[in-house]
Amino acid sequence: MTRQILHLDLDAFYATVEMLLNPALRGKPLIVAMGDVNTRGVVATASYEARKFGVHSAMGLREAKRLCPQAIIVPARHAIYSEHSQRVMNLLREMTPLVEQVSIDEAYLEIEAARDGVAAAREIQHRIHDELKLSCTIAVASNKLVSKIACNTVKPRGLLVIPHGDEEKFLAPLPVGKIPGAGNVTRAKLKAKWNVETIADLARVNADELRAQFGKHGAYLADAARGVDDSPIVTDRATKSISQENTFDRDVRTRDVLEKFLDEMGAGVARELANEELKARTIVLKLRYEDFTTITRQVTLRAPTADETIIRKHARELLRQHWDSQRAVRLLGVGAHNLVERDATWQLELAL
Ligand code: TTP
Ligand code: MG
Repeated sequence: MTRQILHLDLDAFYATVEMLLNPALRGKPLIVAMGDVNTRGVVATASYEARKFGVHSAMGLREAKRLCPQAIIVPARHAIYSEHSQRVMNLLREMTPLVEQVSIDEAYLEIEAARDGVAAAREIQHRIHDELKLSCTIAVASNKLVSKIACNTVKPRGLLVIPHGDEEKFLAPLPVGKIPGAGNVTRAKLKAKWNVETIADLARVNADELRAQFGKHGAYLADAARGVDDSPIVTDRATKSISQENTFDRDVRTRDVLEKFLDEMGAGVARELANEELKARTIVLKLRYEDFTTITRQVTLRAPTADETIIRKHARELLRQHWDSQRAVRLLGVGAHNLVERDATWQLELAL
């Protein structure tokens, strides 16, 4: 099954927000400075008007001013950018629950096979422009790696589609440094040993030799050179968890009492999962003994669940296996981790 992965990156993000808040800055060379607006600071980002002069992120302000003396310099206001970032991410989550935010202005989305991924990308660009007054670049491809690399080649306000089957052809002429993770050291070795400059050059190197030279990273590079990547979208929900716990008024030594509480908390966790339309792959038991030592033990299920009976059963089983019944319990908890969307069966197939 071909996936539709979108990589979205906002254009000149901090600078665009500053222009949004102060329209007099629009169309001007603008530098958002970090640390200090005087010479000791660095460029957080620059508007595209300032980039024409060679100004770029992480450059010292002294040099930036030399390159573009007419640039307007404003100090970075992080709280404001993160508010705007959140609005963007919320808009994206209205399009699909499968959103992976990777930085303040960057996210991957997966559009399910039944929908048109390119139309979704267009709609997102329009909405971000009309509703949030920001601009972004989006690439659509069959995997995260290719969509990320593609996005960077069409900034700003770009939309690029790499059809499935064209991945390797698209990557071939690009410098090998465009592959995320192909940093200076890797590139220097690739150049010295195999005279690699472009991604096509890398694709010509034997995959076993790459593995011998770089280990796991070599295997990644061999795949990347061919545009192969099957890493899943990792949503915030996947890292989130739902749990309930209870500290007892008096430490508990009786299994019956512990089981009764477990059942109740298990039901509560099941209810919360249902409310949020989630299922859990992992059930966690938390135990704190009277001396405050705490253990967590977990079981991973073959199929994700939100079923109260199943959650209780596993919680009881964990208690049976791991509770040292010689010791009184001060706190007991049940958690649901490794959460997935209840209805996203197509996502489960990918992750398995
Ligand atoms: P980027 O997406 O790398 O840059 P950008 O959005 O300004 O420009 P574009 O994507 O169009 O090339 O980073 C997002 C924000 O993160 C950027 O606006 C400012 C901040 N940032 C820094 O503070 N320091 C840095 O070195 C970089 C690269 C970014
Ligand atoms: Mg950006």
